[in-house]
Amino acid sequence: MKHIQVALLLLMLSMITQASSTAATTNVTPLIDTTLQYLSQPRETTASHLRMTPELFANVSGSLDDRGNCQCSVYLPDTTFPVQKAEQLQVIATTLVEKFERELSQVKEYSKRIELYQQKILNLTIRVEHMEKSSVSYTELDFQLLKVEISDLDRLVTQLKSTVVGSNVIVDQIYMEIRNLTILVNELESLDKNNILAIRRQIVSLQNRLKECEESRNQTTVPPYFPPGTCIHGGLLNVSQPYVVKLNWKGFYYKYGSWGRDYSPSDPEKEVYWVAPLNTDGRYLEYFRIYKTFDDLLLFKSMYERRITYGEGSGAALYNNFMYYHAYSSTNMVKYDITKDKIVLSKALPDVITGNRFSYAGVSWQDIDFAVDENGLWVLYSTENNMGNIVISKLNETTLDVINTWHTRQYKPSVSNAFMLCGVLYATRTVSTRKEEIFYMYDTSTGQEGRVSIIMDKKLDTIQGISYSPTDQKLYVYNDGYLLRYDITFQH
Ligand SMILES: *[C@@H]1O[C@H](CO)[C@@H](O)[C@H](O)[C@H]1NC(C)=O
Ligand SMILES: *[C@@H]1O[C@H](CO)[C@@H](O)[C@H](O)[C@H]1NC(C)=O
Ligand SMILES: *[C@@H]1O[C@H](CO)[C@@H](O)[C@H](O)[C@H]1NC(C)=O
Ligand SMILES: *[C@@H]1O[C@H](CO)[C@@H](O)[C@H](O)[C@H]1NC(C)=O
Ligand SMILES: *[C@@H]1O[C@H](CO)[C@@H](O)[C@H](O)[C@H]1NC(C)=O
Ligand SMILES: CC(=O)N[C@H]1CO[C@H](CO)[C@@H](O)[C@@H]1O
Repeated sequence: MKHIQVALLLLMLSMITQASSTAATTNVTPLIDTTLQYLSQPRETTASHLRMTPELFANVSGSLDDRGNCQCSVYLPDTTFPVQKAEQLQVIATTLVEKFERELSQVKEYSKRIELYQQKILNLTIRVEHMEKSSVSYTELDFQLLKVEISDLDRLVTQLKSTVVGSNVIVDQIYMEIRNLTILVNELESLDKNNILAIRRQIVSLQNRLKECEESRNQTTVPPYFPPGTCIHGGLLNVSQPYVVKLNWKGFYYKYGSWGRDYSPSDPEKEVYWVAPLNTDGRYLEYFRIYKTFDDLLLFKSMYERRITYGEGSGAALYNNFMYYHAYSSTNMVKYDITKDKIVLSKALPDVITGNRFSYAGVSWQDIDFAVDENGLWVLYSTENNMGNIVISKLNETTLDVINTWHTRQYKPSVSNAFMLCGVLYATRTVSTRKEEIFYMYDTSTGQEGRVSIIMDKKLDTIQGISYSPTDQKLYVYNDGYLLRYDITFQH
C-alpha cells in the first residue's frame, strides 16, 4: 500500500520536474524565471519533507472491499505538494512561451518599422536641406507669401495688359495661369502644405516669363527701337551706365588706346572687335588684337595680333575689315588690311596739324581721330586755318580722299574726345574724375552746331578714345586702360 502511494508521489514529482525543466529551457524573460522559482520552491521542501518524515503517510487508513481488494485514499495537503500549481505552472509556462514568441515577433515588426521611420526621417532631412538651399521654409507665412507674390504677379500682368496695344497671346496666357494659380493656392491652403514647393517653382517661372515679356515690351516700345545702321531717329538722347568689359590685354599701365567694333555695311551682323593699346609713352601704336566674337574678347581667345610700325595716338578705327590709323610722326592716314596683314594705302590728310599741337584735352598725340558711323568713314582733326577748332572730313575709304569738309567753332584741345553718329559730331568734356559730359554737337547735314548735356559716368579720370559702332549702336570707350561700353537711347 505504502509503495503505491510513494510511487504515485514520485510520479507527481517527476511531472513537476519535467514541467519546471521545460519552463527553464525556454529561456524566457526574468519575470518567467522568478515565477518558476516561486513555483518550484514548495516542491523541493515537499520532497525533502517526504524523505525525512515517512510518518506523514502513517495516517493513511485503508479498507478491504468485498472482493478482497485493498483500497486507500491519500490526502495530500496543498501546502506540502502543489499538484494544482504544477498544472497551473505548465499552463503558465506554455502561455508565457506563446506570449514571448508574440512579443518577439512584435519586436521584429517594430525594428522593421523603425527602419522605415529612419528612412523617412532621412528622406525628410534631405528634403529640408533641399528646401533650405532653395531658401524655402515651411512656415505659417508661406501661404501669405504666396498670396502676396501672386497678387504682385496679378498686378504686373494687369498693368502689362493695359499697356499692350491690341491682343497679346502670351500675356493673356500668363494672366490665365495666374488666375488658375490663385484658385489652386486657395484650395491647397486647406489641404496640403507640401505642394508649396511646386507652386513656388511655378511662380518663379511665371515671374521670369513676365520679366522677359516686360523687357521685350520696353525694348520695342519704350524707348523706341531703331534698327542698327539706320538714322531714322532724332539723334542721341541718353547713354546708359558704363559696362566695364575688361582691362585691355596689355595691362593696367597701358592707359592710352582705343577699342571698338567693326562695322561692315555689307555684313552688319558680323562680329569683329579690336583692342589697340598704345605703348606706355601714350604715342606709339604698335600692336593691336582682333577678336571674332565678344566672348572671345572676354576670354582672350581665338584672336589674332597684328604689329604695325608705327601708328600714333588713340584715334584708330576699324571699318569694313580695314584698320585706319594716323602714321607715326607724319600727316599720313594709313589703311591697313587686317585679314591680309598689310598696309594697302597711305595718304596725307590735307592741312592737318599734327605733332600733338591740337590733340584732345588730357589726351596726347591724338591729332588725327578716325570715326565710323552709319554713313561711313570720317576723320576729326584741326587746321591752322580753323584756328585749332575741330575740322570734320568725310573720307572715301577706298582712296582716302577727302569727300567733304566741315569747319566747327569748337576748339579741339578743349574737348576731351569726340565721335560721329549719323553724320553728327558729338564732343565730350570732363566734368569730374567720374563724370564726362557730351556737351557739343555739329550736324554735317545742316551745318548747324548745338549744345547738349548728356552725362556719361566713367570709371577712371581720363577718356582716351570713344568709338561708336553702328552695328550694335553702342559706344566703346577706352578709359585709362579699361574697356567700357555704353548703350545709347535715341530721340524720336
Ligand atoms: C525615400 O526616398 C527614396 C528615394 O527618393 C524613395 O525610393 C523611398 O521610397 C523613400 N522612402 C520613404 C520612406 O519615403
Ligand atoms: C486654367 O484653368 C482652366 C479651367 O480649369 C483650364 O481650362 C485652363 O487650361 C487653365 N489654364 C492654364 C493656362 O493653366
Ligand atoms: C520697363 O519700363 C518701365 C517704365 O516705362 C519701368 O518702370 C520698368 O522698370 C521697365 N522694366 C524693365 C524690365 O526694364
Ligand atoms: C540717362 O541715363 C542715365 C543712366 O542710365 C540715367 O541715370 C538718367 O536719368 C538718364 N537721363 C535722362 C534724361 O533720361
Ligand atoms: C570712292 O572712290 C572710288 C574710286 O575712285 C569711287 O569709285 C567711288 O565712287 C568713291 N566713293 C565715293 C562715295 O565717292
Ligand atoms: C496522526 C494523525 O495525523 N492523525 C490524523 C489521521 O486522520 C484523521 C482523519 O483523517 C485525523 O483526525 C487525525 O488527526
